[in-house]
Amino acid sequence: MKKKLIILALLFCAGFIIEAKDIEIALEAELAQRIEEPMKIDDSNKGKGASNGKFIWMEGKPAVGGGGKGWAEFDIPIQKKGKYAIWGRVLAWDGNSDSFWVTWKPADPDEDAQATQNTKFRWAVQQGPEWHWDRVNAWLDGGTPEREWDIKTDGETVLRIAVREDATMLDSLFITSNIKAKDPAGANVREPTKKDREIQKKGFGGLAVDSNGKISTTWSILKNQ
Ligand SMILES: [Ca+2]
Ligand SMILES: [Ca+2]
Repeated sequence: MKKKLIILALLFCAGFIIEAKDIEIALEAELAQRIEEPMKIDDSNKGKGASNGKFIWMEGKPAVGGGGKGWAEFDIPIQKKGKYAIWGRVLAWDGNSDSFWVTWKPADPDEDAQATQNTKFRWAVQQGPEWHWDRVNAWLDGGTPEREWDIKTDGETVLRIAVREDATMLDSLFITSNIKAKDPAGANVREPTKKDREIQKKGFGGLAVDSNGKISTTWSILKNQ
């Protein structure tokens, strides 16, 4: 009898895990809470495929070096501890316009990757002359493993996308708890909706805090309001 109960409990748990939905957060690059020049918002992309008609970049010409200055920071409320992956909707003309620095605090240390040049935080952006999705990786001196972040806080996090090479373009971001997916379709990536943009504009300010001072409203609850 006991054995049967244990098996039933296991089956229930397995079902629950399979049923559990991924946490998904869609962000517009141009709605970053803070942007430091020369990273800037470019609104010239109307009709050319950028979500919301805008993207961010340090402006530059193809096939020319330069960069290393400016960044965008996103205040992202994460209410569920766990591992996360980040996808970026990008456009990268060539080998001189295909990288960023990416740090996400507090999973990553408070480190200025533009100053330290720490390859753990270097993202080798997949090249392509059209907008496409690329998962943020670590461009180490050997290999480019996909990155994942172990978020141990249920609250405020800050993601910084910093310029490494000028002319690398970022349209939007998609954060997901599905860290296994290797391609955009498998990760269910999507561009931000109007609703996503409304939530993003609120930032941490859009979150409800309970009597213990803990954030009690989740992104998905906000989304469904
Ligand atoms: Ca460049
Ligand atoms: Ca955009």
